[in-house]
Order: sequence, then C-alpha cells, then structure tokens
Amino acid sequence: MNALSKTDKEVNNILNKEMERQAYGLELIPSENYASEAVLETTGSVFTNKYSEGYPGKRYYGGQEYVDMVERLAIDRAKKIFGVEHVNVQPYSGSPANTAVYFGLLEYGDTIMGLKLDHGGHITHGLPISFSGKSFECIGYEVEKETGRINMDHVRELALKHKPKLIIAGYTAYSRPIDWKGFKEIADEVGAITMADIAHIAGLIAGDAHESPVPYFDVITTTTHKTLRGPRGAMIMCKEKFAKDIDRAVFPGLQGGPHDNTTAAKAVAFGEALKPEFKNYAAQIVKNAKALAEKLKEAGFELVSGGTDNHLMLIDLTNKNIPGKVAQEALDKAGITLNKNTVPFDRRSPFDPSGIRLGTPALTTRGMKEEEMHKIAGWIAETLENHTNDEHLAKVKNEVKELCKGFPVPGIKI
Ligand code: DSN
Repeated sequence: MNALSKTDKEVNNILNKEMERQAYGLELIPSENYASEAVLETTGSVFTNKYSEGYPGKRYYGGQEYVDMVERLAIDRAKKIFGVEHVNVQPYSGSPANTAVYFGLLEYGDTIMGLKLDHGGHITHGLPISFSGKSFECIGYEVEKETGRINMDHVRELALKHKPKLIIAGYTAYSRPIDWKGFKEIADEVGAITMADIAHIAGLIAGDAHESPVPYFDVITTTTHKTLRGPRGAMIMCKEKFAKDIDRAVFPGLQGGPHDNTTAAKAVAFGEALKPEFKNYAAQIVKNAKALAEKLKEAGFELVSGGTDNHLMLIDLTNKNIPGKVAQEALDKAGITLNKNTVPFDRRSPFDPSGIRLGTPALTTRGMKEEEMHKIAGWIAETLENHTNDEHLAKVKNEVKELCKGFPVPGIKI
C-alpha cells in the first residue's frame, strides 16, 4: 500500500496489523475466505469512481461503455458456472439480495417459510425482529432433535398447514446436503415459489462438491465472498419468468448505483471459479472439513448431526462445560478464529450460546490439507482444555504462527 503509507499512517498501521493477523492466524469462520490478488486489485480499481444506475444498455448516466462490458461479462460467467437463465449481479450483499427477492415477488403480509435462525437459518429468512419477520408471516421449520438434520416430513406438514407463498432452503449453520428436489415437490403441492440461499455453499456448487438447486428452484441468491471466493457482494439468479420483477426490485426498488468495482471483481472471481482447478479447491474444502471433524470427534467434541458433508461444522460444547463465547475468546488468544454459535434447541442465549461454528474454505485457499487439519483439531482441543491459562494459549499461538508461515495468504506479503 504505497500511497496509503505516505498519506495516512494511521489507517496504514491498522491495515498492517490486520494483514499480520490474517497471515499468522488460522481463519476458521466458515463464511470467510481469502480473495485472490486479482480480485483484491479489481475491487480497489478505478471502477470505484463510476455511477451507473440501471442495467447494461439502459443506464441513467453517460460513460458506461466499459461498465456495461464488465457487468455483461460477470453475468455471462455466472450463467456459465451455475447454468441459470437470468442473473442480477448488482445486490450489495446477501441481506439486500434476499430482501430484493421478497420485495419483487411478494406482497407485505404474505407467508414465507424458512429454517429458524437458531437451527441454522439466516436473519433474513424470517427472524421476527428483522425486516423479513416484520413484513411477512414467517413460519420457521426446525432440524430434528435426534439427528440434527432437516426432516422433510416436518417441512411438508408445516407447508400444508400454512400454505406459504415462498419456501426458503439454504443455510448458514447446516452441515448436511439439502434435498432440493424434496423442497420443490413440497412447494409444488402448496403452490409456493422456491428460493435457495446458497451463500455458504455457492463455491461448492460451482466446483461440483454439492448438489445444485438450479434444476428445481425458481430463485437462487448467493453472496460472492464466501466459498465462491470473490469480492464482498451478492447476486440473484432466477428463471426467466421472474427476471423483470427481480431486476426492478434491485433497481430502482431497493438500490441506487451498483458498486461497479465490485461488479468487475465479481467477473474476475467467476472467471477463477470457471477454471478446472476450482473443482479441486471445492473438493479439498470438503475433505478438509471431514478430516477436521473426525479428529475433533476423536477428541470428544460433539458435532451437531454427528459430522459434516460440506465446508462447516457446528460443535455443541455442552459436554465440555465451556460456553461458546468463552471458547471463541480463548481460541482468539491462540490465533484460531471461529465464531460462537447457537446450536439447535440451545438453552443459552444467542450472545452467549452453547456452540461454536467452524469451517475450512479459507484454510483450503492457503493450500492446507488433511495433515494440517489434524494439527489444528489438536490445537483446538488443547486450547479449550487450557482456556484459562494465558501462557498456554500464547504457546499455541506461536505454534500456529509457525504453521501459517508456510501457507501464505493471497495478497499479503509480510
Ligand atoms: N454472516 C454470514 C455468516 O457468517 O454465515 C451469514 O450472512
């Protein structure tokens, strides 16, 4: 950051500290990743300077020839990755994307159905205090207590009872495959629109490591910065018959000018996802998650649903007698970053829940494999056993740093 170091030492120092944190720590938050240098460069490019309300070929400002070009490229590449009919690449992030779908396809007061937040859903899937919960009748389905998995009979029963206009599948803390076809069949029975929120698993779907909802679902939303490894942002994909309503909902319904720098960086990330090596990346994320899960189980950790088939896992720490918040803070001190998380049927509060959530997309980007996952599982166990011993946590942090030195983070040279 040549210019910044000369013009603003204060921000530059903070940025350097953050680079150090990222380079020498283990990033296990399953919704985080490391964008490539090319994506970072494009995000910070002169496309930042442009305004372009509207869509390619139909804008409200002049000077759009290159913005149009890059937005069309992003759309074409997204279509190629996911095989969808229509794409809108302008949503600022996941919550605005989901909101745009509701705004475009529903009337206030309609009934929607999604997985409850404390069972692995998302705020925008109907949490009572969110925009979704305040604007619609929200019916929440749950995972099964015994298995930690979604039971499609339960989903069907609720759908038949409440006749939702929209059914949402796709989650933030669910480690098992999703029965897209089953959801579609239920939706057809009650005449509901299907919305898949694939924010967490988009990269796995792009890399053929998770089944795609595309053959079944009407509308699909995703962020672009999680397993898909692009810039922070989102997109909406849908069947052609919903295209106009979705586009109008995004602009001018909810947003003004799209962030053209982000759109350009999305095009770059989608180009990367189309390369054959992205398939290896997606497959390795899952292999790493399974390796980490197995070792953690051997160390006595209880995983919700007993394991993982995707990039993440949810651990219920009740048997270890450590609340999720204490675990997160101790692991932070050891250079291991993850997040406290409610577990289904949690008896504790969301700010001080019983669980932690962790995943492997970021570590896999660094080139780590099963061998490193085994080491990391050991450090997690060791840290939580010694969570009150700061000296011990500092020792783990040093070991973590040594490992990290062998696995550079894209875009960070220190
Ligand atoms: N904040 C994201 C996550 O961590 O899963 C969801 O939007």
